[in-house]
Amino acid sequence: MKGPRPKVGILMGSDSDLPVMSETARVLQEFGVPYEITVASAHRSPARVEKYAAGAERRGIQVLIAGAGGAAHLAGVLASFTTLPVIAVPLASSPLSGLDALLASVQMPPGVPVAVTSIGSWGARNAGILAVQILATADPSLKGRLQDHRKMMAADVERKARKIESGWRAGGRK
Ligand code: RP5
Repeated sequence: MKGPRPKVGILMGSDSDLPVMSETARVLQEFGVPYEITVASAHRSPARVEKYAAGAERRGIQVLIAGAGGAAHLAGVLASFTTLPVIAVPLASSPLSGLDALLASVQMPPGVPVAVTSIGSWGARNAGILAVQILATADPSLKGRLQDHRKMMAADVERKARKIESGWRAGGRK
């Protein structure tokens, strides 16, 4: 059975990136955003990256997310083949713990931008949320879900604050 057309494309440099990039997929699922996920490497399979990027818009994809480690160039190469917005997630798969991927992704020269998140699973989650925010500019119901998500986070902080404050008082600390 065919599901709804994916609106977000998640690309990873390797299947070894899946444990982290599945965090992006989880966020999109939570917001009810249809997505697709696959592997394409800018250096091991550049032709596959080009083919994927060239066909993405035609398939209804509106935002691309690229997770890669090492001297990561997946997001930049992807962005060179499309005018869709591209979000890079630098992954900590190299001995440099993702700093190399962060710098490679973030220092795009003018003309072909990519948005870059924090390294690793925080970034993978934020890439999903940022993609939802981009889609929500033209989707009021998605915007509502984002507002609910913000309210939930604020309520969670309130709950934690009350718990810490009451424990502090009970312990007799000033
Ligand atoms: C990058 O090299 C991938 O994105 C991955 O993070 C890293 C290692 O890939 P594998 O050697 O595990 O396939 O291209």
